[in-house]
Amino acid sequence: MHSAAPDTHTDIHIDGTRLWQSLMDLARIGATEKGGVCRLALTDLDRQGRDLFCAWARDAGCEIRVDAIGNIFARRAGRSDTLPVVMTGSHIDTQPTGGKFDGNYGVLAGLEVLRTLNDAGIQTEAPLELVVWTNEEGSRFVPVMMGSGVYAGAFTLDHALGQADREGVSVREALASIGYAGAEPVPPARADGVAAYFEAHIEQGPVLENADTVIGVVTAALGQRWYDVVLTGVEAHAGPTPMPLRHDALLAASDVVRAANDIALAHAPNARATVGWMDVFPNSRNVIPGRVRFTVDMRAADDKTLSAMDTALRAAVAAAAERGGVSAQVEQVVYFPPQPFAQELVQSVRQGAAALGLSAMDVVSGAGHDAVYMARVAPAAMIFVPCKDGISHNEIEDARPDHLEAGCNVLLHAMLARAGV
Ligand code: HGY
Ligand code: MN
Ligand code: MN
Ligand code: MN
Repeated sequence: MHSAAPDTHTDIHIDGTRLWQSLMDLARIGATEKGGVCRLALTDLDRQGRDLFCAWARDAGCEIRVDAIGNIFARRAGRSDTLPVVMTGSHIDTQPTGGKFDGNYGVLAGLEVLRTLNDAGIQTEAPLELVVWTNEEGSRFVPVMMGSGVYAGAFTLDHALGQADREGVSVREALASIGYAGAEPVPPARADGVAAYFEAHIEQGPVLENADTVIGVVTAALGQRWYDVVLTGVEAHAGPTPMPLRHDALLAASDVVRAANDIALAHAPNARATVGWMDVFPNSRNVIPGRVRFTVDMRAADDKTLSAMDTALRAAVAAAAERGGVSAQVEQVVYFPPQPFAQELVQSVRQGAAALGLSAMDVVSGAGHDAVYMARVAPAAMIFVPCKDGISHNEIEDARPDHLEAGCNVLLHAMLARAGV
């Protein structure tokens, strides 16, 4: 990894108007009534977003490669092109009720850095790569952060390709149907390696805005465990069936929902637990629910807590099943431990913010990001900027153009400090 070149380019600034326009142009693909974006992974809307990105990246002089899980790499040659690459990226797939900025900002901030270097006629010593990672959100297909997870060897390509959505469409089929099943091997067979990975992202929480601070220097990200739970009782008539004789799967599920919340509260302030999806069968107003399927998303700042929460959740499910006279299945579908980021790169982010005279503070990311898996194979760090009222994974997600511009300038300077000019 190159030693950090002195950051002598604080006089170069990105074009905030062009960045904002790119964000608005991309947000048109999958735009929703309420001003958000619904661009689920590997749908035709995702294809349209990918195609637009590739066209922009080619216009910026990049060479495009796509790997076998659909990650897109836009490469800008360096003077010494065999040096380890300095990488940035994020995702353009969104939640069903997603916003314009989650993921999209990190991809387009990276593009803005390349465009700015083109305008300034600067070729860096090391090559640069801008990445669009496949299925970061984990909403349509599990696991979350799928493309970066395969790239970093967290799970196999075959495992990822074999995952299916709730309609039974596999990642393999969906990837082929949008034409992004690439030829590049993944994990990569790259000889050169990655010198540094930076990811710019909105905070998706209230900390920066409440502290009236522009730059979040992300020191780590919470670990996560995701579960699929199935509780099976007996469908029966809501009228003639006496209360003590019921095997009500939804009643048992409600015990688990409350218990998950209590488990997180018991590990305050950093633990999290969310039941975000639930399917009640047969979902008829005068039938006692016979089967309930639901998800549990648990997070914590240290692995010991995360495993204590796992034990507590499984005990809560068993107790609810016993009490409700129902059977229970619990499958863990995602696990990654809390991930600290690389100190020397975190320092580059701090230095970039200071050199640009921007307010900055250390934060821990409650959200998972592709940088979490990239941190397993390269020094990685993240740059956060505030989002309005700390709201994300919501169509009203919003961010200030000047904050997005500031974060992109910090990204530019952190990358130049690593890539050498
Ligand atoms: O769930 C997460 O942390 C991210 O939005 N995929
Ligand atoms: Mn994101
Ligand atoms: Mn997200
Ligand atoms: Mn994320």
